Amino acid sequence: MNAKLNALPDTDSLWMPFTANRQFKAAPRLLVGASGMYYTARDGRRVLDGTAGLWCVNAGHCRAEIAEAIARQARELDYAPGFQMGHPLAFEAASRVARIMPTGLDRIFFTNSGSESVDTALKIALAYHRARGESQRHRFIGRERGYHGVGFGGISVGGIAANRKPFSANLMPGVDHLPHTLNVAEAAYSRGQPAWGAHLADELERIVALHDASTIAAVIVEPLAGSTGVLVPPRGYLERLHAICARHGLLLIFDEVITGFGRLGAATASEFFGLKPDVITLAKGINNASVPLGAVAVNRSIYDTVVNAASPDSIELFHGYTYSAHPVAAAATLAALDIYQREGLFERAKSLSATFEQAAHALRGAPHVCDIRNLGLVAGIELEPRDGRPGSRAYEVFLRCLERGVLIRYTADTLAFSPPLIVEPAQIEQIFATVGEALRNTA
Ligand code: PXG
Repeated sequence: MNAKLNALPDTDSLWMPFTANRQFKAAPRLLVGASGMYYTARDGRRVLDGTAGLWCVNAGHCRAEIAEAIARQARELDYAPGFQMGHPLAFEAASRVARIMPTGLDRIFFTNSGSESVDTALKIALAYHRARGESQRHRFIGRERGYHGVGFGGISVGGIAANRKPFSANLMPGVDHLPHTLNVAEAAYSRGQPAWGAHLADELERIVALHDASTIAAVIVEPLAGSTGVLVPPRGYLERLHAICARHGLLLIFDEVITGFGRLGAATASEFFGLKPDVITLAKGINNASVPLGAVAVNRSIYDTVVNAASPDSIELFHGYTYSAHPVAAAATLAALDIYQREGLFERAKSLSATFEQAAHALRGAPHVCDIRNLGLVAGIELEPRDGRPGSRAYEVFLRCLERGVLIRYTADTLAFSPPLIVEPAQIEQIFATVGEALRNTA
């Protein structure tokens, strides 16, 4: 191993994101390499990746074809302006992404992250209504426990109190929230979609009545909420939301930053649930997380409405990023989409989901476990919190799993699992067996 990587760097300067900086820097955990299903830790140990990085390395780590595409592109055309100029791969990447979106969502706006995709989607919704002469539609409806990244738009429609509190005076105005759908008393240990909870979508009717539909631009939800502890939509819930949005002319935005690119066993959760939202936000798995990239897939009629409302030689949407469709990110996207297709990884996720469900639910009855939830290649195991110290038990389980060579995620007291779609059944067993052992060793 590279001796330089093996040395502990000075950790002072880096302000780490979403991290307890002092706790981390007192005992840093560094990853220095990766291949396929495994990370290599600084001490040389292999760590099985139970989380696909942060829900993003869907084809497994350091895929040669992606690395080569990145290197080739960096040598050939490192950067091209995306405003009033273009390069071929930007268009090709958009076409390829469009091809696996639900029919009609074939206009693609590139961003650099999920957060930017969300803020872009919200702006497109406003631009669309304005183009139709309904600029009074300015409100957005999000959902409690929703995570839509960290932009001001995203935290405003998001429903995670800690992410909002310090910024509460400056959130976007005109946002309301649906109730979240998690109810452990009613739906604990559901396998796949819970039978209870479709009626929670009717809350949207109440919110629409309160504000009047004519003031609401869009509803944004994660079809399956990952970050706040794996919230699987109740059966029929998303269908009802979809119907209510359609009835009142509200755009429905599915935030598929986690669910896009195979996580549930289809290209999108929209496809998995057989639903067509108006807008889909994407990032992460779009290029196997090899280069930062996000995207917004938009129904063609929305694009046409916005574009045709402007005079032919004027900019239609005053929005974009220096790195929108960066050539290297676009090259990586084409290579990643090739792998997904060639290896049938979305179908693979689908065919492994029963094994995954079985392995996760085998932990029912293990110490501290109070609920297990799953869909596709996602699972959440909720633990009873310790009195007065929420999250501390899950953190210890996370550390114990890491010591035993398995990387998992935790949020509050929920453990989350989302391995790369190349995971083998034996590795699925290893992940949950390791968690079981960690739970038995945790007070
Ligand atoms: N929307 C959703 C649904 C997400 O899950 C974002 C937007 C923001 O994406 P960016 O690329 O701006 O981070 C996300 C990100 C976790 C975890 O462990 C989840 C995310 C990011 C980091 C950690 O649950 N999701």
